[in-house]
Amino acid sequence: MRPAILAALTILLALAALLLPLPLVEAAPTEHHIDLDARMFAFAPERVQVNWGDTVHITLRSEDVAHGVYVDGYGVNIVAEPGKPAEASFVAYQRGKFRFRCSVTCGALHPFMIGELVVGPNLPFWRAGVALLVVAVGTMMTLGARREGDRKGTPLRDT
Ligand SMILES: [Cu+2]
Repeated sequence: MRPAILAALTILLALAALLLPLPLVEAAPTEHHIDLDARMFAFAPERVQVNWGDTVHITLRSEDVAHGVYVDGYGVNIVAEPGKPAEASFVAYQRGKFRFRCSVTCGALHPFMIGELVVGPNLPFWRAGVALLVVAVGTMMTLGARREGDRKGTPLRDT
């Protein structure tokens, strides 16, 4: 294939990866019941993964002292004392990664008591990755085609 055609194909594919309206099929919203256990100084699970539009029900249980959970970007804040679970529900209406952190000063390492809420799919990230791959492969193929052209002694004409 001629280098110009390869280059044009590369650009087209990269643009497609960035701009095509995906996902063509989005998973139907579901409900998640998350049992979040808190103890000094960690949450279990540390990472909660849901999809955009899902309803999330969190039950926070503390195993030692009073802990809270505050979800960045969602404004959810609940506090659980040992033996007294707390609940909150919210709809994951924003995509991306959000920290959740303990909202009760519970000890020396309290500031490090954090977890992560992932509301996916994280399309911009995947799009950028695919576009990068397409550009990389396309560039290599284009350069390869050019070198082949050099070897044959043919002029480097684009049309
Ligand atoms: Cu805590």
